[in-house]
Amino acid sequence: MDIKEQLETIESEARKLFDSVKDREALEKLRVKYLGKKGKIADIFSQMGKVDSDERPVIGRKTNELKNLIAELHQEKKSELEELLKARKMKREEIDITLPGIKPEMGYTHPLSVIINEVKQLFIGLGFSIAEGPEIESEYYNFEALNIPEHHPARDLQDTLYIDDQFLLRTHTSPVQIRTMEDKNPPIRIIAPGRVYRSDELDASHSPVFHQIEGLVVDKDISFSDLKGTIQVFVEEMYGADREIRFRPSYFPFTEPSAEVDVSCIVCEGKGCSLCSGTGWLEVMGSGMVHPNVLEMSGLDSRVYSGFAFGMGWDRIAMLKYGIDDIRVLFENDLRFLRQF
Ligand code: 2U9
Repeated sequence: MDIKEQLETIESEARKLFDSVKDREALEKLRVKYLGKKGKIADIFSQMGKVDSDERPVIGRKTNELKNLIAELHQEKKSELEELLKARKMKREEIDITLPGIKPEMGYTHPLSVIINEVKQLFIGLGFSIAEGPEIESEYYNFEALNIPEHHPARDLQDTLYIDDQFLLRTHTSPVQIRTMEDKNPPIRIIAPGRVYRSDELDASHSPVFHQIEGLVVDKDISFSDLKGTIQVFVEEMYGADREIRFRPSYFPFTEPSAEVDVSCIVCEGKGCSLCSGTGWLEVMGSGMVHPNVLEMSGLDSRVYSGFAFGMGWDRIAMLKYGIDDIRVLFENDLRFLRQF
């Protein structure tokens, strides 16, 4: 086959092959086959020595024209394949607006937060403010200022988590009330919700970390009937208006007189069941008139001012209201539990 015929064959074959190629890899192979260093065009140029010298310029021009034509065929096909790929990708990414949406999962309010939000609203409605304080406390604020004597069992290493010989993790939120009395003049009306610590083994009813809500009212002429009225409103709102309430004499170093507050059992309504251990009553909080020593130590004249205080287990309220029988679920953040709120 002379060189002109070779050029014609290459052209018609290349047109067919470039036309039918379907993917980028095959296209690249074709480019190498025709335009590569050892490709068909290079082969023609290598034969140029054998061509008559008067024909050489014509053949040279024709070979260059064929080379440019094949380069064009390659470029056209390349763009065509790229467009095709783009279109396929677009098709894959197409959004079908008729499909049902994927609903993002909402967060849940932790049961302890549900309770505290309710309690806060209730006390804010009664004119109280919310007070907070540090969880690491000194012995003075946690015990001494609360009239808890040096050898009281609560101060024992077995009950309290000490950080060193001076600081500890607060065992109740009462230091918040002491700090408030030091900083502000009466009238004082606060609740102090917060995390507290005791040296307890973790089991279904004990946790070394738990929560309390305490309250304090100090003013001139505050009496035990103010305490009873406030607690009555709280218990009726939290546990239901038809609950019966009783105040049982008790003892706390920081209040005198002191009383524990029971409500008629929310399950058996007083008949006796396993929740109330057959007594018909549930103990829900402790309370009392602030001990004069406590007022004096915080700089308040106990002949002018009096006050009442109360304290309750925040976790216990959640457990009673939601029928939770294991305190640990309140701290584990298991979604199967949290999803229920
Ligand atoms: C000041 C003065 C008095 C807070 C009080 C209780 C009674 C009480 C416990 C109930 C169960 C805590 O969660 S619990 O373990 N609390 O019984 N707390 S009176 O008395 C105070 C606090 C601060 C300055």
